[in-house]
Amino acid sequence: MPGPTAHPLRPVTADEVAAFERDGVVHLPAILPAVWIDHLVDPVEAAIADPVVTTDMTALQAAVSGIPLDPDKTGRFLSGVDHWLHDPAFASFATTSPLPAIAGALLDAERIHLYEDSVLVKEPGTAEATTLHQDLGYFHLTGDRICTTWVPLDPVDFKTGAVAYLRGSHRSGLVHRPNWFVSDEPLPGSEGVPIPEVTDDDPRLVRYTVQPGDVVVHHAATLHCAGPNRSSSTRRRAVSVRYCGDGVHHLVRAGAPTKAHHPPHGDVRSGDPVVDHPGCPVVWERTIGSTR
Ligand SMILES: O=C(O)CCC(=O)C(=O)O
Repeated sequence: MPGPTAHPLRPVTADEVAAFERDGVVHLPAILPAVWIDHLVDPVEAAIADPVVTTDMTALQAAVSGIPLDPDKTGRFLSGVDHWLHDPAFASFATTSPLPAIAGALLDAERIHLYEDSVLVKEPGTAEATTLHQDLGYFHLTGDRICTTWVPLDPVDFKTGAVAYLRGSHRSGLVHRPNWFVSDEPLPGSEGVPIPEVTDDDPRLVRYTVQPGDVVVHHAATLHCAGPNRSSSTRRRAVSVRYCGDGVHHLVRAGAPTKAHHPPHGDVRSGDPVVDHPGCPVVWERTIGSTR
C-alpha cells in the first residue's frame, strides 16, 4: 500500500540533532503531515480489536502481579508489535513516511533500517503505567545508531499518559534488563544491569505535551516510562517505529522477545552487521532521502 508522502512538514534542525545527542531524546513539533495520522487511525483500531495482534497489558499486569483484574476497571492498555510484517498500512507508514529520514538525520546515518513497530494504546481510565525501561535490552541489536520514534494519534499530556524520558541516560554505556513493561519484574531468562530507582520528581525526567503531527524520538539506550491515562474521555493512541543505522550489529539477547529472522527460525546470527534483510530492511539512504 503506497503511503501519502515521504516529506516531513519541515526539516530536522541542527538544534534538534544536538538535543537528541545531548539528552537522548528530542520532541519534534509539527513535523508529520496529518495525512499520516489519518492513515494510521483505522489500522490501529483494527489492531487493538484483535487479541491475536495486540496484548491486553492491563490483564498482563494483573497476571504478573498476582492481583486479580478488577472487573470495574474501565481502561485498557493495549499493545502490539511488528504490525508492519503482516499489515501493509503499517508497513507503508514505517517504510515510506517521513520517519526514516527523520531517524537518518538524528542518528547522522548513511542508511536506516526498520527494526520494529509497536501499537501503544491507553484507553481513558487506564490505570497501568508503563514501567521504567530501556529499549536496547529488548532489541537484538548492539551499536549506537538505534532509536525509537513515538507518534501520538491524540493530544497527550501528563494526565493522559505522556512518556517521561531520563535525559542523558543514553550515555551510561549500560544495557538494562528488560521487564514486563507494566511491572518492574524482569523478563525470565533475560540479562542486563538492573533498572535504577528513579523518583517521579527526578529533575532529569522530561515529559512533553504533544499533538498529532509531533514526533518524539529517543535513543535506544534512554531510560523512559509513561503514566496511566487518568482522563475519563481522552484516548492515548500512539505508534512507535524503531530504526537502526549503519554500524549496528545483531546481538541475540537471551530472554528478550524473539524475532523470526533470528535462530532457531532465521538465518541472522549474533555478530552479523545489520544489512538489508527482509526482517530488517533498508528504508532510507542519505543519498536519496536526506533532509539536511
Ligand atoms: O507509550 C508508552 O506507554 C511507552 C512507549 C515506549 O516505551 C516506547 O515506545 O519505547
